[in-house]
Amino acid sequence: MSGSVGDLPPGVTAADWISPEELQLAARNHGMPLEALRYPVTPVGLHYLLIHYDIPAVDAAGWRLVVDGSVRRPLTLTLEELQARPAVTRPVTMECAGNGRARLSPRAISQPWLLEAVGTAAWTGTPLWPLLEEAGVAADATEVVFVGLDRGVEGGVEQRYARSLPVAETRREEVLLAYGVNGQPLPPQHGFPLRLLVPGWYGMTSVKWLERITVVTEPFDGYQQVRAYRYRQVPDEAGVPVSRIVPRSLMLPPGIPDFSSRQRFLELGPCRLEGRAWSGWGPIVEVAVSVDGGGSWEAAELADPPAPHAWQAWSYAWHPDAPGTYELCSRATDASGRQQPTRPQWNLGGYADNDVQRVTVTVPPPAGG
Ligand SMILES: Nc1nc2c(c(=O)[nH]1)N[C@H]1C(S)=C(S)[C@@H](COP(=O)(O)O)O[C@H]1N2
Ligand SMILES: [Mo]
Repeated sequence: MSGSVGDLPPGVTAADWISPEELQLAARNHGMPLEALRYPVTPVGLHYLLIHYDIPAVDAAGWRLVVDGSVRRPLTLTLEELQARPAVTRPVTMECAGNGRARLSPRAISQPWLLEAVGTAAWTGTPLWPLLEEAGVAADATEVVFVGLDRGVEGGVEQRYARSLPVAETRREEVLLAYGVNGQPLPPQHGFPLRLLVPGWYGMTSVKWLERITVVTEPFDGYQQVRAYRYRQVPDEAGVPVSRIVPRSLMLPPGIPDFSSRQRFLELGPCRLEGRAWSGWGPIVEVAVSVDGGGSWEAAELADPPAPHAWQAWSYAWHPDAPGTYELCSRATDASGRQQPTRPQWNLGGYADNDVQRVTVTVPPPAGG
């Protein structure tokens, strides 16, 4: 772990403190303000962002997508040619694998997400597999490598951002080459002119600024595949690759916040707690709510998913019976039986920590009461 935190204020431990490197990343890569959970489709400017290096400069007229490697007919396509292919638009919830990282201790020095690295956008594009079929994927192909235009250095290795998928995953009809979001062309920060979109998988899979798709017959050993995005307990183990999104639910922050602590204040009286829940392992089948920090749980009302990989709305009628401070939690369970844990799930990279959110709200005594 790199980065020094310098002199800390009295009573603050390094684990609680944010380093200048983390602050630099946090200022570049913004999260979705949690009040945006109110929108079924996140407005583009409120969707979270994660950009490892710099947003690349792209000359749209000169840009081409190349499909090569173990294929019978390598292809080169312009943006217009891609847009002339069959198009679909679907809402997809995307979440960064590092969401929750900053709540772990000790934590990896990387993008210090708390809980806000998620968003749901209506992505428009053309299905990937028909294009790969036209190129003619070799019978012995095992993976497909997706390479972005963006370059940088990570872990001392100069690279282009690149990730692979097993061929079987590229056959899923919902995997898209997306050139639009919420009815607009992709903006620069979300991958203009073209990105991969792999619904159900953590965001690192959905390569932005896509330039090349290479079919391979050997396991891809790029940095983002074998070094990053692995569940590891110690640095020198191979680890397990990060893939699909584990279930999470989040709550629309109730009441009003204190500016700096973000502590919530709520008026005494009946209210409705609301939020959204999602998983890459199947639809959410239950969201349970606790108003006593996880001591007791009750089922929330849960809406059907608007589309297979889009988050589901939940709500819960709550009437705090007295002024005081309450710890509100929500916990999602998906159709595969995966359930959010109540304690953090530590790993070296700080990936996929989906332990339940805890929202502290103070209900003051009624004015004049
Ligand atoms: N080329 C490229 N693709 C990328 C990234 C990147 O840095 N470069 N970041 C990945 C990560 S880690 C995530 S979580 C998502 C974020 O997508 P968004 O910024 O559109 O929300 O893009 C992925 N695709
Ligand atoms: Mo990410």
